[in-house]
Amino acid sequence: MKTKGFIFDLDGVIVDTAKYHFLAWKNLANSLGFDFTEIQNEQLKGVSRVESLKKILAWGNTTVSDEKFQELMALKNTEYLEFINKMDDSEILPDVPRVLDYLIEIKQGVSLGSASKNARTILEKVHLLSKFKTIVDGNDVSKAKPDPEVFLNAAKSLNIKPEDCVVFEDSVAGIQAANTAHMVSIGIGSKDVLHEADYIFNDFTEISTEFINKIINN
Ligand code: B16
Ligand code: MG
Repeated sequence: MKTKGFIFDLDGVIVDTAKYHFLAWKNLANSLGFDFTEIQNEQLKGVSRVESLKKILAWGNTTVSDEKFQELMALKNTEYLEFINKMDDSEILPDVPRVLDYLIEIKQGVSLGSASKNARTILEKVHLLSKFKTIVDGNDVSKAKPDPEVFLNAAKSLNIKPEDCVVFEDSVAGIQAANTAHMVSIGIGSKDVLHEADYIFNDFTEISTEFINKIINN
């Protein structure tokens, strides 16, 4: 069997941390005197922390000094980490461990490619850190998705050519990043949103070993 690289996004693919980002951003927005909706939160999926705060302040027609901006970023992250610290294995999305274990069993490269600077902490909390051969996260990249930097770095870290990599992603920007990197893009979520992906599944329960074998041998 060939060896390919399988790169997993974190939020929305392995765990649903978007709900915690939402609560922390909403409290921050409310403290500044405006609201923040779930619809707006959707637009922050896969977007870095800095870019998220810029968007939120713009939605609230608010400008702050650079110093205050840094303070708000830290405040949000402190509250977000309070939620993260309560996470455990029960928050892993359905069948993610089955697919990870199968890929490891058949000796494929497994990497994380996430925009989050908290990726390692989250993987530790849900006891999945040891499943990843390499991790590329928000601490390692300077360009956010849809730029392919995060996935290209993940391919490099696995020592596998980008064309031999497969990306699991829940965000449009992430699918675009994978496509730009000439990787196979697999959307996890709705067909209406992720139509640019090469393949789309609602979740990992729909991803069979036959499908994985087919992707590897293609
Ligand atoms: P942090 P992903 C992304 O994770 C989230 O989808 C996005 O909402 C968040 O702003 C970003 O991580 C940065 O997270 O504040 O923890 O550094 O989907 O790329 O795994
Ligand atoms: Mg995501």
